[in-house]
Amino acid sequence: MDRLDARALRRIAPPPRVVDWSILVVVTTAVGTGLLSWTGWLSPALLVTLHTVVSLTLVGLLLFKFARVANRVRDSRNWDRATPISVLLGAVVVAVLALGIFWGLGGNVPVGPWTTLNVHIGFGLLAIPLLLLHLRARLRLPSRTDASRRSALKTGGLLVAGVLAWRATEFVAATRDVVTRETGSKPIGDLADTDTEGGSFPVTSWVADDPDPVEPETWSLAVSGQVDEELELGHGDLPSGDERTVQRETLDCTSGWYTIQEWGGVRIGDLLDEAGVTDEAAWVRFVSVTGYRWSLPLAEAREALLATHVGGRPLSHGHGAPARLVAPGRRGFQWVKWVERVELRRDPDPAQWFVTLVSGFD
Ligand SMILES: Nc1nc2c(c(=O)[nH]1)N[C@H]1C(S)=C(S)[C@@H](COP(=O)(O)O)O[C@H]1N2
Ligand SMILES: [Mo]
Repeated sequence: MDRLDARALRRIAPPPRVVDWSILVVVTTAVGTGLLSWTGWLSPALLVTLHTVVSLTLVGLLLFKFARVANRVRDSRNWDRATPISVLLGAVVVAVLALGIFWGLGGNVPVGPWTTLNVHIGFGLLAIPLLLLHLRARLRLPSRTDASRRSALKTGGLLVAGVLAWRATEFVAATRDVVTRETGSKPIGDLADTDTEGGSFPVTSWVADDPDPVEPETWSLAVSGQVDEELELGHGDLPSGDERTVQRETLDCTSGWYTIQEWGGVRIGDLLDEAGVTDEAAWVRFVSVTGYRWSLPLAEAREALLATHVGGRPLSHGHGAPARLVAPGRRGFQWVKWVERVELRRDPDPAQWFVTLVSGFD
């Protein structure tokens, strides 16, 4: 940016502290909406839209900020102990924004097993501790002189620009035929590492879950907890051929891809009717041979499927053979693979969040 542009930017910029506090609000919102969009607690469409709008607003705010500090940073005599962190933070945030916009416009350059969305999220998480360090060194409380109608208008104008920029990216993405779901995921296309044996979609494990193949002959499925009668089913006890329930459901991974497949297996509702559930039962927990687990409210679990097949063929090991959970409407990480226990419980299981990160580490 040459000096003249920087001066023009400085002239239209809201006061420094208004810019800085707006950046903090916008970054917090971006991180919050980004993380929440995985959980399914709120409408993903709303969260992803909000995430995009505030992030594009951040682009404008950063231009003001960089124009203001550029001269100071250029002269090394102005540097103090906190400056390297601040410069690194600036670079990381620019990378996060660039990767996010690139993904939103339909780009994807996988790095090993990671999609561009994964890399965007990784840099985003890295920015959090850097931001905290930066704030510790530089935080200034807002003063009353910063609050004026003028600066409120300028800040509001930026938000409007963010909304317009979001509409523009939507338009560009549409002309490029990018089919994203409301979660921001794209259909599998040029993603590497596809397993065609059990349907052409990637085999994905969350962190370190990579068990040896589970032999159907020695595998068994336990239905236990708040049940009238515990069940222990072998592979041969699961429905075969026409007896299988087949549901067309969307597997949507937080790595940013989705696939629509026909899953065949046993309805959890049927399984529970066979065991009989007690009045105490409120949650159903699905546990993998690796310890990985997830729980669904009882009513929702009844509509889920314990799948043994996909696309009319037996699941491959990578996709969770002999049986994996298919949880309609839930994100992929909740679709537990290699299920060996179905537990009826009174309570939810908050520790499951943590377990998904560490299961598989010995
Ligand atoms: N036991 C277990 N189940 C798991 C995972 C895992 O790491 N361990 N990964 C989840 C994630 S993040 C996704 S997106 C889906 C991927 O299913 P796939 O490998 O059949 O594509 O499985 C889910 N089930
Ligand atoms: Mo995933």
